[in-house]
Amino acid sequence: LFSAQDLETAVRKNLNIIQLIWNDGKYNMVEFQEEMKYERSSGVDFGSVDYVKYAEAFGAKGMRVTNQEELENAIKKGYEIQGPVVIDIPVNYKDNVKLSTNMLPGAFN
Ligand SMILES: Cc1ncc(C[n+]2csc(CCOP(=O)(O)OP(=O)(O)O)c2C)c(N)n1
Ligand SMILES: [Mg+2]
Repeated sequence: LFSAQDLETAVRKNLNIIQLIWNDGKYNMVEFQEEMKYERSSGVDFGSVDYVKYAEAFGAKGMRVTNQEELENAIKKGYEIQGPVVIDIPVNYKDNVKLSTNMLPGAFN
């Protein structure tokens, strides 16, 4: 949603771009930093957004996948489509916080 303006540009210029939406229904990166810093999170939940309709509203192609095989097929199809493609992918980020342990001390302060 942060880049909706760029989807308009991509449609207008008919650019061959595949945008992957890792959809967890949350501001996940914000959530885990809040939990690390304040031991709770706030204001990070989204309602459901239909990203296929979102893509179509801009004149782009929208697809939704639910497993790895569908994702591979959608990406292959996306390469064949002229103009931008948006693919909505449900993702479980429960292990994301572990990523932060590999980062420099203070990276999230
Ligand atoms: C226009 C804008 N507003 C706010 C931010 C700050 N920000 C960085 S990441 C993030 C959350 C992103 O959530 P999402 O797109 O769902 O990605 P996730 O972390 O869940 O993978 C926010 C609010 C930003 N980068 N750009
Ligand atoms: Mg998210």
